[in-house]
Amino acid sequence: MKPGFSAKWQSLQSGFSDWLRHWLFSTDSGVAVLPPLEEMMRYSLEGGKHFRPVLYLLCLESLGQAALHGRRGALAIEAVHAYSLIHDDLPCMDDDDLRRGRPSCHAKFGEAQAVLAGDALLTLAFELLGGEPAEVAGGMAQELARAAGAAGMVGGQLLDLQATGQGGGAQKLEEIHRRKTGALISSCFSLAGLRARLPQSEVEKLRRFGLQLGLIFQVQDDILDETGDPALHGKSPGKDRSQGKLTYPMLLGLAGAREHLDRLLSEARRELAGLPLEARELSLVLDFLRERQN
Ligand code: GRG
Repeated sequence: MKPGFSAKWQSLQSGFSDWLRHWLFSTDSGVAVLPPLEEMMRYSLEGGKHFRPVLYLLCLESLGQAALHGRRGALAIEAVHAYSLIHDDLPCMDDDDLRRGRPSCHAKFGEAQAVLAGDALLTLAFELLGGEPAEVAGGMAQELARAAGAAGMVGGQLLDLQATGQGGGAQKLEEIHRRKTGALISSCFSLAGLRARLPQSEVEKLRRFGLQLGLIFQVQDDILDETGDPALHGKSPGKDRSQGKLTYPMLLGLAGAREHLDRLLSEARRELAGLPLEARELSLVLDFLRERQN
């Protein structure tokens, strides 16, 4: 079963969409925004799977916290993700006019506007975390900043740019993926642990498991770039290969990349038992990651 079809996943997803639509820019949230930026920010926040915020909410519920308490953290994580996609699509980066099967942010609103929409989303994330209870806000902001910043996603993007056309081995590729995609997905777990006030040792276990899950997500993304149906994947197909990107199919071939994915999935299934989380829902998430087409 895919998480999209698990009743719990679906209800968290629809709760999240509701906060996004009605709460985020309301006076109740305290977030003020200029109308032209709001349109671009909404365009980029809506339309995705909302995989990361729902994962965060799932962990939080599993740790005995009401999903409503996760509203700020979930929106903060998705805001960072949305910013990263806007900047990733820019002409100076991946140069992609298509995202989620529709014009990417710069293709629709213009390049300078898209840079600013990305900046606004990144800063929004920390404004939201500033409204978390005082005893957890600082730790959560630090955790998200580390995942998104120079040692995490931005660092991974730079390594990826440097490796493009240069080749490299499995170790290099894993380092890129861990930082570029893994760190933010990992933060969905560690942020839930911090919000639930778990001890550091438990937060660390969650962080490690999240990193493994992030790696699995990206290996499947590499495979989908080669084999995915563009109508479902919503991105320009074969882009990574045409740009000379270092990917698992390039390194191991398609069959080898699928075997690697299955190995990572088996390891993750074994690790599930040692986590302070409900294993059944997470096991469905692993099924989804293997089968996803978008
Ligand atoms: C600071 C100039 C500047 C750029 C930053 C950090 C960065 C650019 C880009 C990172 C890009 C990135 C996160 C790439 C890989 C992530 C990935 C697999 C994205 C797709 O995620 P999904 O499938 O997307 O969850 P949806 O559409 O569902 O939200």
